[in-house]
Amino acid sequence: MQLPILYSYRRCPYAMRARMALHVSNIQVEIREISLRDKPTHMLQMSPKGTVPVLVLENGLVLEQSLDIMMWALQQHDPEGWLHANHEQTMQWITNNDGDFKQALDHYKYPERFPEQPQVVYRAQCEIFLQTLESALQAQPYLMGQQVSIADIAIFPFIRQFAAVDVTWFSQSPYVAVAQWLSAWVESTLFVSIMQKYPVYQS
Ligand SMILES: N[C@@H](CCC(=O)N[C@@H](CS)C(=O)NCC(=O)O)C(=O)O
Repeated sequence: MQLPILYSYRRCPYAMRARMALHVSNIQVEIREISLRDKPTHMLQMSPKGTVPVLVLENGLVLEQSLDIMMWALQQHDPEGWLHANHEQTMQWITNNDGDFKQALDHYKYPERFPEQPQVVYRAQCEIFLQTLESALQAQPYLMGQQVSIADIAIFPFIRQFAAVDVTWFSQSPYVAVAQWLSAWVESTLFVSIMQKYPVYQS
Protein backbone atom coordinates (compact mmCIF):
# COMPACT_ATOMS: atom_id res chain seq x y z
CA MET A 1 0.00 0.00 0.00
CA GLN A 2 1.31 3.41 -0.92
CA LEU A 3 1.47 5.85 2.00
CA PRO A 4 1.74 9.63 2.03
CA ILE A 5 5.41 10.64 2.02
CA LEU A 6 6.74 12.98 4.67
CA TYR A 7 10.06 14.59 3.85
CA SER A 8 11.45 15.38 7.24
CA TYR A 9 14.54 16.34 9.18
CA ARG A 10 14.70 14.89 12.66
CA ARG A 11 16.01 17.97 14.44
CA CYS A 12 13.88 20.55 12.61
CA PRO A 13 11.25 22.03 14.97
CA TYR A 14 8.81 22.55 12.09
CA ALA A 15 9.16 18.91 11.11
CA MET A 16 8.72 17.88 14.76
CA ARG A 17 5.35 19.61 15.03
CA ALA A 18 4.19 17.99 11.79
CA ARG A 19 5.35 14.54 12.93
CA MET A 20 3.56 14.97 16.27
CA ALA A 21 0.25 15.88 14.61
CA LEU A 22 0.54 12.95 12.19
CA HIS A 23 1.39 10.65 15.09
CA VAL A 24 -1.49 11.70 17.36
CA SER A 25 -3.97 11.54 14.50
CA ASN A 26 -2.72 8.05 13.78
CA ILE A 27 -2.03 8.74 10.12
CA GLN A 28 0.58 6.42 8.71
CA VAL A 29 3.21 8.06 6.54
CA GLU A 30 6.49 7.04 4.97
CA ILE A 31 9.08 9.20 6.68
CA ARG A 32 11.97 10.17 4.45
CA GLU A 33 14.73 11.69 6.56
CA ILE A 34 16.65 14.12 4.39
CA SER A 35 20.03 15.76 4.47
CA LEU A 36 19.51 19.54 4.28
CA ARG A 37 22.73 19.72 2.23
CA ASP A 38 21.62 17.17 -0.33
CA LYS A 39 17.86 17.31 -0.73
CA PRO A 40 16.14 14.53 -2.66
CA THR A 41 15.23 15.42 -6.26
CA HIS A 42 11.65 14.20 -5.79
CA MET A 43 11.18 16.48 -2.78
CA LEU A 44 12.43 19.49 -4.76
CA GLN A 45 10.20 18.56 -7.70
CA MET A 46 7.20 18.43 -5.37
CA SER A 47 8.19 21.52 -3.38
CA PRO A 48 10.86 23.69 -5.03
CA LYS A 49 11.19 26.00 -2.00
CA GLY A 50 13.27 23.24 -0.40
CA THR A 51 12.18 23.38 3.25
CA VAL A 52 10.98 20.53 5.43
CA PRO A 53 8.49 19.27 6.34
CA VAL A 54 6.78 18.43 3.05
CA LEU A 55 3.91 15.98 2.87
CA VAL A 56 3.12 14.42 -0.50
CA LEU A 57 -0.29 12.76 -0.51
CA GLU A 58 -1.26 9.69 -2.55
CA ASN A 59 -3.39 11.92 -4.83
CA GLY A 60 -0.39 14.14 -5.57
CA LEU A 61 -1.46 17.01 -3.32
CA VAL A 62 1.54 18.63 -1.65
CA LEU A 63 1.46 20.27 1.78
CA GLU A 64 4.62 22.27 2.25
CA GLN A 65 3.98 24.20 5.47
CA SER A 66 4.21 22.54 8.86
CA LEU A 67 0.98 24.15 10.05
CA ASP A 68 -0.90 22.96 6.96
CA ILE A 69 0.29 19.42 7.69
CA MET A 70 -0.85 19.69 11.32
CA MET A 71 -4.28 20.99 10.32
CA TRP A 72 -4.71 18.40 7.57
CA ALA A 73 -3.92 15.56 9.98
CA LEU A 74 -6.01 16.83 12.89
CA GLN A 75 -9.01 17.66 10.74
CA GLN A 76 -9.21 13.97 9.95
CA HIS A 77 -8.70 12.69 13.46
CA ASP A 78 -8.15 14.76 16.57
CA PRO A 79 -8.42 12.30 19.47
CA GLU A 80 -6.94 14.69 22.05
CA GLY A 81 -8.87 17.78 20.94
CA TRP A 82 -5.82 19.77 19.86
CA LEU A 83 -8.08 21.92 17.66
CA HIS A 84 -10.76 22.55 20.27
CA ALA A 85 -9.41 25.84 21.63
CA ASN A 86 -10.28 29.21 20.11
CA HIS A 87 -8.63 29.15 16.69
CA GLU A 88 -7.72 32.83 16.46
CA GLN A 89 -6.06 32.95 19.86
CA THR A 90 -4.24 29.70 19.20
CA MET A 91 -2.93 31.01 15.89
CA GLN A 92 -1.85 34.24 17.59
CA TRP A 93 0.49 32.23 19.83
CA ILE A 94 1.91 30.39 16.86
CA THR A 95 2.30 33.56 14.78
CA ASN A 96 4.24 35.19 17.62
CA ASN A 97 6.45 32.12 17.87
CA ASP A 98 7.08 31.74 14.15
CA GLY A 99 7.63 35.48 13.65
CA ASP A 100 9.58 37.69 16.06
CA PHE A 101 10.57 34.92 18.47
CA LYS A 102 11.95 32.62 15.78
CA GLN A 103 13.94 35.45 14.29
CA ALA A 104 15.43 36.39 17.68
CA LEU A 105 16.08 32.70 18.38
CA ASP A 106 18.13 32.33 15.19
CA HIS A 107 20.23 35.32 16.24
CA TYR A 108 20.66 33.94 19.76
CA LYS A 109 21.63 30.49 18.43
CA TYR A 110 24.12 31.79 15.89
CA PRO A 111 25.52 35.05 17.32
CA GLU A 112 28.62 34.71 15.13
CA ARG A 113 26.40 35.22 12.09
CA PHE A 114 24.90 38.38 13.60
CA PRO A 115 27.85 40.27 15.13
CA GLU A 116 25.93 43.59 15.18
CA GLN A 117 24.80 42.92 18.77
CA PRO A 118 26.09 40.78 21.63
CA GLN A 119 24.33 37.48 22.17
CA VAL A 120 22.65 38.66 25.39
CA VAL A 121 20.74 41.26 23.38
CA TYR A 122 19.28 38.51 21.19
CA ARG A 123 18.46 36.48 24.29
CA ALA A 124 16.62 39.47 25.75
CA GLN A 125 14.63 39.73 22.52
CA CYS A 126 13.65 36.07 22.90
CA GLU A 127 12.66 36.69 26.49
CA ILE A 128 9.82 38.99 25.43
CA PHE A 129 8.03 35.89 24.16
CA LEU A 130 9.24 33.72 27.07
CA GLN A 131 7.62 36.17 29.47
CA THR A 132 4.24 35.81 27.77
CA LEU A 133 4.60 32.02 27.90
CA GLU A 134 5.53 32.17 31.58
CA SER A 135 2.49 34.30 32.49
CA ALA A 136 0.16 31.94 30.67
CA LEU A 137 1.71 28.80 32.13
CA GLN A 138 1.79 30.18 35.68
CA ALA A 139 -2.00 30.40 35.44
CA GLN A 140 -2.84 27.20 33.56
CA PRO A 141 -1.20 23.93 32.48
CA TYR A 142 -1.34 24.58 28.73
CA LEU A 143 -1.04 27.71 26.63
CA MET A 144 -4.73 27.77 25.80
CA GLY A 145 -6.02 26.71 29.21
CA GLN A 146 -6.77 23.36 30.79
CA GLN A 147 -6.41 21.37 27.58
CA VAL A 148 -3.55 20.81 25.19
CA SER A 149 -3.84 22.59 21.83
CA ILE A 150 -1.77 22.93 18.70
CA ALA A 151 -0.18 26.02 20.28
CA ASP A 152 1.70 23.85 22.81
CA ILE A 153 2.76 21.35 20.19
CA ALA A 154 3.76 23.91 17.58
CA ILE A 155 5.76 26.03 20.00
CA PHE A 156 7.62 23.77 22.45
CA PRO A 157 10.17 22.47 19.89
CA PHE A 158 11.39 26.05 19.47
CA ILE A 159 11.55 26.66 23.23
CA ARG A 160 13.57 23.46 23.47
CA GLN A 161 16.10 25.04 21.10
CA PHE A 162 16.11 28.23 23.14
CA ALA A 163 16.73 26.31 26.38
CA ALA A 164 19.56 24.31 24.81
CA VAL A 165 21.63 27.36 23.84
CA ASP A 166 22.66 27.91 27.46
CA VAL A 167 21.31 25.14 29.66
CA THR A 168 22.77 26.57 32.87
CA TRP A 169 21.34 30.03 32.27
CA PHE A 170 17.91 28.60 31.41
CA SER A 171 17.84 26.38 34.51
CA GLN A 172 18.49 29.43 36.68
CA SER A 173 16.14 31.75 34.79
CA PRO A 174 12.78 32.91 36.13
CA TYR A 175 10.97 30.84 33.49
CA VAL A 176 10.01 28.11 35.94
CA ALA A 177 6.58 27.28 34.55
CA VAL A 178 7.97 27.27 31.01
CA ALA A 179 10.75 24.92 32.09
CA GLN A 180 8.26 22.49 33.66
CA TRP A 181 5.99 22.60 30.63
CA LEU A 182 8.98 22.06 28.34
CA SER A 183 10.33 19.10 30.34
CA ALA A 184 6.93 17.44 30.36
CA TRP A 185 6.72 17.70 26.56
CA VAL A 186 10.30 16.65 25.91
CA GLU A 187 9.86 13.59 28.14
CA SER A 188 6.43 12.72 26.73
CA THR A 189 5.83 9.44 24.94
CA LEU A 190 4.65 11.46 21.96
CA PHE A 191 7.91 13.36 21.61
CA VAL A 192 10.08 10.34 22.25
CA SER A 193 8.15 8.44 19.55
CA ILE A 194 8.58 11.12 16.90
CA MET A 195 12.30 11.51 17.65
CA GLN A 196 12.99 7.98 16.51
CA LYS A 197 16.03 7.93 14.20
CA TYR A 198 15.80 7.06 10.52
CA PRO A 199 18.65 6.56 8.09
CA VAL A 200 18.95 9.34 5.51
CA TYR A 201 16.73 8.59 2.53
CA GLN A 202 18.74 7.78 -0.57
CA SER A 203 16.94 9.01 -3.67
N1 LIG B 1 7.45 27.84 7.14
C1 LIG B 1 8.05 26.52 7.02
C2 LIG B 1 9.46 26.59 7.57
C3 LIG B 1 10.22 25.27 7.47
C4 LIG B 1 11.72 25.45 7.62
O1 LIG B 1 12.26 26.56 7.58
N2 LIG B 1 12.46 24.33 7.77
C5 LIG B 1 13.90 24.40 7.77
C6 LIG B 1 14.53 23.35 8.66
S1 LIG B 1 14.18 23.61 10.38
C7 LIG B 1 14.42 24.10 6.38
O2 LIG B 1 13.96 23.17 5.75
N3 LIG B 1 15.38 24.90 5.89
C8 LIG B 1 15.94 24.69 4.57
C9 LIG B 1 17.41 24.53 4.60
O3 LIG B 1 18.02 24.64 5.67
O4 LIG B 1 17.97 24.28 3.52
C10 LIG B 1 7.17 25.49 7.73
O5 LIG B 1 6.43 25.88 8.67
O6 LIG B 1 7.16 24.31 7.35
